[in-house]
Amino acid sequence: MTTPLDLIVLCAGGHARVVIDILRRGGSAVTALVDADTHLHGEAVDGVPIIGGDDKVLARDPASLMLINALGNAAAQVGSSGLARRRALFDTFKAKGYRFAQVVSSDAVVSPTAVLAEGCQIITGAIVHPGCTVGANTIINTGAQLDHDVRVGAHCHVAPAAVLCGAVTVDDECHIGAGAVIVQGIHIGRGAVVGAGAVVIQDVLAGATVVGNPARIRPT
Ligand code: JB2
Repeated sequence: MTTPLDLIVLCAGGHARVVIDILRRGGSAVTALVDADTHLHGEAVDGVPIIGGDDKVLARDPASLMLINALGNAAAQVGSSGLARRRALFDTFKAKGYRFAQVVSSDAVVSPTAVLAEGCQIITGAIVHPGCTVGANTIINTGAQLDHDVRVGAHCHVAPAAVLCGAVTVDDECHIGAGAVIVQGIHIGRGAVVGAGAVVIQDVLAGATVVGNPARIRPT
């Protein structure tokens, strides 16, 4: 008989509530949360206990559990993505041999030909069409749409209701804001930020921030 692995969520904020809910609806129970804020220790999120900080995980054998990265994009605002921190959390635990579970909502639509990497999260109502790839530790958030052959790299956040038309490519660590539209075939360079509601009709260079309709580079 095999013992079921514990499922531990890193971070106990708003995004944690979302992933706990999705997992419950899919029949999986989260064992515990850990959070950097000591004031939260001993509290609970929707009935799941916050057992301490990251040291509680590091004291455990990596083979005994699966992690979920629930650090969303707390610092996200136009021109400043919080994704580097999300990436650092993932990389730190990976380097120590821990593994991250995927979170795929039962009401997301994911093509069987889509390829999903470790720890990616496909949130409620999202659509991932044929030929898409979603990189490690990336969030495709509520109701976001990836049309055919879209490639989203690692450590990205595609925020709620963003629409990525066919064959769009998004490199690692990009933030695509809520309700943004990216038309067919566009390339979004590494670390770029697309503001909420932007309509992107031209390629976006690595590290750039674009806003508006049509989307233009936001002066610093
Ligand atoms: O290194 C860490 C760490 N850094 C921050 N380790 C652990 N275990 N926890 C950490 N935290 C904790 O993440 C903070 O103490 C805080 O409790 C939590 C972040 O919660 P917050 O509600 O501020 O943000 P979020 O990341 O859950 O959600 C953001 O991103 C989502 C995608 C918000 O912007 C949401 O509105 C958004 N939907």
